[in-house]
Amino acid sequence: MLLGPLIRHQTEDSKIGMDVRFIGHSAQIRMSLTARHDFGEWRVELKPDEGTRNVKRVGVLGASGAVGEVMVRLLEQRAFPLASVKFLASPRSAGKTITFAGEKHPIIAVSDKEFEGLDIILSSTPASISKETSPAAARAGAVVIDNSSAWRMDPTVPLVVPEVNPQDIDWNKGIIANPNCSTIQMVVALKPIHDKYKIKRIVVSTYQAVSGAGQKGMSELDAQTRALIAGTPEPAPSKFAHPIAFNCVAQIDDFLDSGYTKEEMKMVYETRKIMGDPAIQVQPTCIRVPVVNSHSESILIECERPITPDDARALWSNSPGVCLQDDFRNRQYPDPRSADGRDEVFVGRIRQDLGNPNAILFWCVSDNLRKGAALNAVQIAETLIARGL
Ligand code: 2RA
Repeated sequence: MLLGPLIRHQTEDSKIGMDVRFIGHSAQIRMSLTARHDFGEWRVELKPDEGTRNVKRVGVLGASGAVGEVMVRLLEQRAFPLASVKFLASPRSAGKTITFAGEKHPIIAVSDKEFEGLDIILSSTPASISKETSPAAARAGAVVIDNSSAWRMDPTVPLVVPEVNPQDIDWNKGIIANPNCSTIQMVVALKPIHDKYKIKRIVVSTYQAVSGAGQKGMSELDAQTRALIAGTPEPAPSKFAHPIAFNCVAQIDDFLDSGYTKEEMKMVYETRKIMGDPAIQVQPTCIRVPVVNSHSESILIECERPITPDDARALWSNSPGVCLQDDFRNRQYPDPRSADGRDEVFVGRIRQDLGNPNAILFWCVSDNLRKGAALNAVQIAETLIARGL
């Protein structure tokens, strides 16, 4: 409990009762405890302090996973307006604890009754779990911000990147989908260009970190790398189709009959939905690389009218969420190790297409666990609150 000092003391009609109010706060939480003495009986109520605007009771579902852990740290770091916070996970993780704002909190096994009384749920579960839990949480009155693929292409569910389509939050019916990591960083970079030059076609190749496959993906890279260096037997691939250490794997998620993977088609469909442009063409190739965290993308965009690298630089130097690192003479360009732990989408290596004045190429890097997942979800929640929803 984060109650602070007694700072106000009210006495109403002494014949009827007495209110004693304690107001406590930390960087994250500001609460009031009202104890009312009413005809010989004490009633105690703990609620967000009246002086605190629009604080929310937040649940983090999947709190012990790779993305869930980052969500928890972001709620701490960003002084999110919390009235309370509850950590939920599968029964397997229940009983463990999470340290939040200096205090240990239990991880509670998820069940429908645990959603009651929550305003916002940041959810990072497999899609099969989200199909059950997200509607149940919405029925209980919460807005679920779901990081799985379960709802992204549902036409009744907004798919949101706050720098691109914050207005879509307004028509949510209790579930808001968080896009796939490889899509999020790309659309943050594309939005200002699309608004001014109208992008017709995107050719993108991704270089995706193993953290996109969760803790098990990171452990697989670690174990295989150590074994190869030590000259001991290399653990067999399990999360990835082939060994990932000192290698690249040209498959993320399952193949479709077309020969594209599901990860690649997410980039096609999600980009169209977020940008609100069903005509935009996306040609993706998604590759897993032996990088621990932060996805990189090589992107070519073809616009309706001429665009130069300087035009793009002018827009990106002043675009929300974008950080320009583009000075090749001084070897300045983004890289995944430098982007690790950062919030921005980094853009550099901006070049003119060698044959097409309407097209440019660039290199785009972002922390896939932060902007590609947890941070985007927390920003959706912040935008929801800012829009008074
Ligand atoms: C990956 N895009 O990198 C996935 C995670 N959402 O595997």
